[in-house]
This record gives sequence, C-alpha cells and structure tokens, in this order.
Amino acid sequence: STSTESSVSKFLPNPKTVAPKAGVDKGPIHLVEAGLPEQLRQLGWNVVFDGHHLFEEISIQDDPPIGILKNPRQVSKVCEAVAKTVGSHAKNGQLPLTLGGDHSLAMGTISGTLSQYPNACVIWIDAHADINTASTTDSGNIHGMPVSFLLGLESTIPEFAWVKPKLTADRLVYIGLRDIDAGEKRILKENNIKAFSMHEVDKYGIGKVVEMALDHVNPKRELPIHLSFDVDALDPSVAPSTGTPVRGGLTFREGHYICEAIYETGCLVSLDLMEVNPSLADADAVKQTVAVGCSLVRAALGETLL
Ligand code: 6HN
Ligand code: MN
Ligand code: MN
Ligand code: MN
Repeated sequence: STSTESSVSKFLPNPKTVAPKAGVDKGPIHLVEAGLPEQLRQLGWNVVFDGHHLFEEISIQDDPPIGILKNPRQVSKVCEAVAKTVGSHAKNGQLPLTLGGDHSLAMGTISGTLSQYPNACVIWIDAHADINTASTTDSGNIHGMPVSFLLGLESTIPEFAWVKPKLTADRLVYIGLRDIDAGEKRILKENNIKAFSMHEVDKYGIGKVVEMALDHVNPKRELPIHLSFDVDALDPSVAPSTGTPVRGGLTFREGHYICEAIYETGCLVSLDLMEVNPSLADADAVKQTVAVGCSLVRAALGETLL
C-alpha cells in the first residue's frame, strides 16, 4: 500500500515553519513519534504537523493491476492528493517535508513542488533509479517508476494522466545508485541523465560528487531544489529498515554530507524522506533507521556539526 506524507512549511525569512502528514504505512509516524517535529523546532523551524494521513477516503476496493502495475488507481489518487498538499504548502512559502512511505509518492511531491517552482531541479538520492516505465518494469511496483512519469517517459496510462511531465532530464541528478535494471540503464543513457553511482562516490569522494551534481543541475546555485532522499541509498548497516536494501551504500556521514551541502546552497524548497519501513526489521533496526531518518532531515534543514 502507499504511504505517508508529511509536509513541512517555512515562513520566510523567519521564523521557519514545518508541517507533516502521513498515510497507510507506519514508517513516517515513527519519525514523528521519535520527536522530529520538536527537533526541527529546536532548529528554529515553525513546524506545522497536520497529522498522520491515512488517505482512507482514497481507499479503492477494486484496483486490479494495469498491465503488471500493482495498486495503480490507489497509488495515483494518493499521489494526486499529495501533489495538491505539497503544492499548497509551497505556495504559502512553506517548505514541504514529506515522510514516506513508498517512493511512488515522489510523483506527488515533485509535481507539487514544480507547480509552485517550475524551474526547480531534483536531486534524487537512492540505491535505485526509480525510472522504469510500464514496459520496462519487472516488478510492477510503482515505487520503481515515479521518475519516468515525471519526465513524461511513461504517458500511456490514463489513470496517471494528471501527472504533468514538467521535469526535464537536465534538471535531474542521482547520487548513490547501485541497483539499476537493464531497461533503466538504457533509459538513463538515452535521455542523457546525470547519475553518480556508488562507483563515483568511491572514486571522487562525496564532497566532489555533490559539487559535480549541483554543477550539473544548478550551476549558479540559483534554482530551487527538491531533494528526494530514499533511505535505502544508505548502506543497510546504517539504515536496515527499508523494503529494498542493497549492500554497498552510502555511509552515515556521506548521507548526512549530502543533506548538509544541499542545505548550504540555500536553494532547498522541498524535501522527501522515503522508504522507512518499520514492518521489515526487528525493533533495534527500526529504532536505528528512524533515528538516522530524523538526523538526515535535521541535516537537510540546517543542523550543523559545529
Ligand atoms: N525504491 N528497480 C526495482 C523495481 O522494482 O523497479 C526496485 C525499485 C525500488 C524502488 O526503492 O524506491
Ligand atoms: Mn516502496
Ligand atoms: Mn526510491
Ligand atoms: Mn530505493
């Protein structure tokens, strides 16, 4: 099932404001219960938490697969609702923080961000590229597909017609990739999409990689940034409670460095923390993952080491 949303808001210039929400998965509410709103208040944000959104009103009883896509109508409707919420927070000058939950939600969050900031760039931190189309997906899991909808590579499904392909390939960059399907590799090449896999992180170091990523999508550091952070970008030893863990991931510090460096640009306008999944690991692993999740969000929203 689809997940949870939380939306943070910022009233400029100060005080800062934040507002979360949530969905059917339990991941996001763990972050809230661990004290994330209060931690962000400590950083000076005015946090507006609008609750754990279960999207019960969107519960669709009869949702047969389209092709092999699972729960397509449900996912589409939830994402559409999330797009509206994120868009309206952004419009109010608030910074939406969305806690998930399934990464398919980024179809909603990024659509919402782009409705207010049409020239925003997207920095996607993930072990996966999430860029399968209906014809390339092997799993039928829509969380492996949101980027293809946002870029307009997948436009054959009427149920998703509301997703306007407003993102362009040159305003998207990935960091952390290491588990890319064959069809996705082809899509990345054909569309000339910039991606820094773990190979580049090893080769250049995270500092240089973030600089190169920003140089690609935001050379003058003037465009709004949407950061979509899938917690599975981190190594499973750092963030074990997630649905599709892949070994060889970012260290704790590499993940945090990315968040800190993006905060330092002053361009961050919208933030996702996705795929925290407490049902998939033991209690200690959940606790560890939730703590890391909170800490990544704090880093992206201004927490410094000194
Ligand atoms: N995520 N590429 C695989 C698929 O099913 O399409 C994995 C996707 C994982 C998605 O972690 O957000
Ligand atoms: Mn998922
Ligand atoms: Mn993902
Ligand atoms: Mn992933």
